[in-house]
Amino acid sequence: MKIGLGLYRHMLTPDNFRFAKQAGATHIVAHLVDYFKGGGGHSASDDQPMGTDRGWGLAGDPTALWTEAGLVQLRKDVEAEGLKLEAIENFDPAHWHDILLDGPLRAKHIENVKTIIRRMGAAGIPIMGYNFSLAGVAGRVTLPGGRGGAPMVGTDGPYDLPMPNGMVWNMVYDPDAPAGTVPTITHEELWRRLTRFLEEILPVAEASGVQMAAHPDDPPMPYVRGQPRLVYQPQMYQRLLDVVPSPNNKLEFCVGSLAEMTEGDIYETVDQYSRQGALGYVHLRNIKGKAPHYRETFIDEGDVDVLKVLRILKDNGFDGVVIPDHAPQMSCDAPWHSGMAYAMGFLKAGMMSLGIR
Ligand SMILES: [Mn+2]
Repeated sequence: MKIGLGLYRHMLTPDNFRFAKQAGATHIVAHLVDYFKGGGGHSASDDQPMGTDRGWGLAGDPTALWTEAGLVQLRKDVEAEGLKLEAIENFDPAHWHDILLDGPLRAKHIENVKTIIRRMGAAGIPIMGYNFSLAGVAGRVTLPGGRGGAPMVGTDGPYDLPMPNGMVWNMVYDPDAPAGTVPTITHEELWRRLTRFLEEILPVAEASGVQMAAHPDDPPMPYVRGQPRLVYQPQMYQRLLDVVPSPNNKLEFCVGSLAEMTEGDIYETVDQYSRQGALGYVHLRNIKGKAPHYRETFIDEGDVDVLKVLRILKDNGFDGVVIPDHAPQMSCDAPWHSGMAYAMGFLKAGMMSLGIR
């Protein structure tokens, strides 16, 4: 098992690669989507995007797919600091919105995703993390009351404001879309869209040597913004694996989101999926409470015994990368970095105590 660090697009710099290495990481997970474009996602901070009713910000350029040369350069930049590039996390809504929405550009967007997967394979990047969701990571708020006064991300009840046209995955892909809202679909229709997507993409992923790793819903509620969610209870992950069986159909296994779910036992869930070898990589963070009322906490507090999770992963032979995912910001001049360094130090000590080097 290895420690990694996830970095947002604007943070993919040699300094941050060195920071990761200094904090015990051997791997990087890179976000290439600029969640902060147009100012919707956040201000100057490095913290996870939060957004407004208009989402995080503007999606990217629909005509500019990530190039093979760009992906190779990123891998080389990471390797130049003695690390490995394990995964890219999240597609740009500009490149695949009509797969999620089953819109008129769907066929083109399937080709986009196939092209991206082929280029990742050619560039030597083993995992593509994705989140098959219409509303995306929406409805979270920042709440007071964290340890030492740290602000905490969480949810404070359901978030059902309908999603405006031109928006999907909590980003705006068409600022000029006509007024109105995206029609609600059923859970079964969402599963139909996912199944079609996997049937078309997984053969390309297999041929390219790239694992497709699915994140569960964050926040895990049956509906967000009036749109159904795919994996908002632990057992729904099994359906995702079984609906299109493939050695490249994997999970971006988010222990925090899974522990926020109202059903299941987090340790049984970790055991069930790691035992199958279904984990692409792991988001390991702690939380307090259950959806729709939970908080993201520091890694050593909260409801999850993170050391127990590490032990189950080890016992089941998981040899992939674990990243802290999110961490509360700490009161100093580098609030995001100190939060991450604290979490990585905890993970490192946990792994050492289990004899993992
Ligand atoms: Mn996560």
